[in-house]
Amino acid sequence: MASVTDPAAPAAAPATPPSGVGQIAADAQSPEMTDGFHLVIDALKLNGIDTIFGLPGIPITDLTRKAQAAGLRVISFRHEQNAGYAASIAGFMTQRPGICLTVSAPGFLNGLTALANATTNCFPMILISGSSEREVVDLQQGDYEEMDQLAIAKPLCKAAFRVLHAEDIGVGIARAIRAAVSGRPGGVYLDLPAKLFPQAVEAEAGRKSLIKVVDPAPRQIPAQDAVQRALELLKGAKRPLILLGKGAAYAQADADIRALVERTGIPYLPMSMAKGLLPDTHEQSAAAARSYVLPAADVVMLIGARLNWLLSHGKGKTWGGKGSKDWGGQKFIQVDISPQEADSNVRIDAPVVGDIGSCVSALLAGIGPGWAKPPADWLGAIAERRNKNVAKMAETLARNPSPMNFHSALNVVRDIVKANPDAMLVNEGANALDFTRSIVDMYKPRKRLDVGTWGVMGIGMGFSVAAAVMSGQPVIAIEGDSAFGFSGMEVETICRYNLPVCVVILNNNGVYRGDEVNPTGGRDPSPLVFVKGARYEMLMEAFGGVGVKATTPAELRRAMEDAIASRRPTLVNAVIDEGAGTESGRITALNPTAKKK
Ligand code: FYN
Ligand code: ADP
Repeated sequence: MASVTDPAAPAAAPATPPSGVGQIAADAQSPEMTDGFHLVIDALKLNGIDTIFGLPGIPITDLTRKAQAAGLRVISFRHEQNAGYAASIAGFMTQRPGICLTVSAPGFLNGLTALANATTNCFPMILISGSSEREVVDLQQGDYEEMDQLAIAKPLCKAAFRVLHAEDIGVGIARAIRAAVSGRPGGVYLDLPAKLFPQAVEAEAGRKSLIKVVDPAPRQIPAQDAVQRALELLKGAKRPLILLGKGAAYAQADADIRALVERTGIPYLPMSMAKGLLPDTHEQSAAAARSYVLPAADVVMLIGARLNWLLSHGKGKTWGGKGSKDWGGQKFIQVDISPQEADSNVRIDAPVVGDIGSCVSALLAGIGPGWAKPPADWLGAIAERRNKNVAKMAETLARNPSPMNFHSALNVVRDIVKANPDAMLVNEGANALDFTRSIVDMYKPRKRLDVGTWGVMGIGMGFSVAAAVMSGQPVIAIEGDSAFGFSGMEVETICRYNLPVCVVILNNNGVYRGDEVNPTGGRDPSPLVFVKGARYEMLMEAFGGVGVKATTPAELRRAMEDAIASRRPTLVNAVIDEGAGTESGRITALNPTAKKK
């Protein structure tokens, strides 16, 4: 590595400070010194960051070592993408930027997917990556892991910064924190070239250069006239609906959001990661009548949810429009921190711009005590659909087919989550995702972590590690067998840190399902299937965890109960019917298929 032998880099600094924390001790003659390594660590600590997710290597190996010595929790992964996902979801859970630390070029690129995903999902995260020598990189002279990382990161995140001098580390980290958590949260890239770390600075000057960020995510109070406009619209509604998105979950304004829903009496629909903001069993939940309420509602208040593909862009048949792009006639109120979000897809009649906590409390204040509940015929019609759907679902869940299917397996998961409402639920897959979302009720906010805005596969084990580390609660990861494959090696990480994670693989031998065949009759399997009868549970056993193969709901229940009680890393290979599942789950329409047979 060029920078280690760089004559410009001060060589005097001892590798480890005597205390293991902060500055490098002075001898009798010279002043107390510090260096780039310690300033990065001190700046993070000063700002309340206590955990780093990453993967050591050139040039950040010693940073991970020193961070641990300084009392930070350093969770080391097997692949940077998983560390990145972990950091991003830690940001969602805590409102503090999750930190992911990677090595240069390839490590950086591995982490970049997670950074882009964080930005897309509005999760605050900082990807800190080591990088190679600027002079060599910029002249494209073929440095070790040469790459202009800053330029590559820029379009994929909210902000990107590079620090060249140790005395600027405090500013760099302060700017990264502010950019990640203020306004609409998102991903931030911080480029730290190898040369920066050993740069020596007088300790006193170093201390003074650090910034403790004051009020990193300032409240943004909505304009009173915007609040009034929204309330007027809501007041005149005959069939109002509230849509809660993961922004509402992120905001940690749980009590006020619940009060708003309950005091207005308006039915609400939670987006996937907003499930549990109010318990899914709440009588005002319209989740089980989704396809009825979206087209039938006349005024819809979005709170921390975007009218993107997950909501069919606010138009088309889902919303009662005649054609696939026609407006359904709804009026929209949108509560969001981003002033640019309104009108992104359809007209927003009443944008309320501000942080959700402030907006919801302003709406509550405007509602006052005499607010009339929505018309009884609207509530009655929703209740009728909901009860019908819930009864139908109960019937399906009560069946006990052999082999198991998604429903009979998830019926068990539903009970386990009900009995352990504080447990974190991680969920990915296609059918494994869709069925879990509608079958497994959530009871508390920010407990359900899933594939989010991109429908990304691979978040499973990274999210599980972070969920366990940040919450201390047991984690249940419901994984499609295909989805699990993207991050499966992290079961070693789960075992290494002895995390209370119970992974349940709904194993139907393939992508979507496992019964496809090669139409040519050739030797290769279909691109959509995996090894039949794979023993995923042995992966967990390989690293000292508990592996269980479950072929019946009773076996699955026992394994999950044991895992929760023991808090031991557990992987349950829940073998289900290989014919169970549909292509792309509930989003089949997005998957073009060739017309010609
Ligand atoms: C929901 N439903 C229920 C319940 N909850 N029935 C009974 N009981 C309960 N508790 C009903 C609900 O009314 C719907 O039926 C149906 O179950 C599905 O509800 P869901 O999941 O809320 O709605 P839907 O239509 O699937 O939502 C659309 C979506 C969602 C796009 C928001 O599919 C989604 O979040 N998808 C993410 C997909 C993804 O990212 N996949 C990863 C890539 S997979 P009806 O009302 O009868 O419609 C790569 O291939
Ligand atoms: P979902 O996928 O659940 O519908 P989205 O990710 O589409 O949710 O939307 C989240 C929205 O919440 C984004 O538009 C974002 O700007 C907004 N948001 C995030 N945090 C806050 C906050 N603290 N206050 C207000 N809006 C927020």
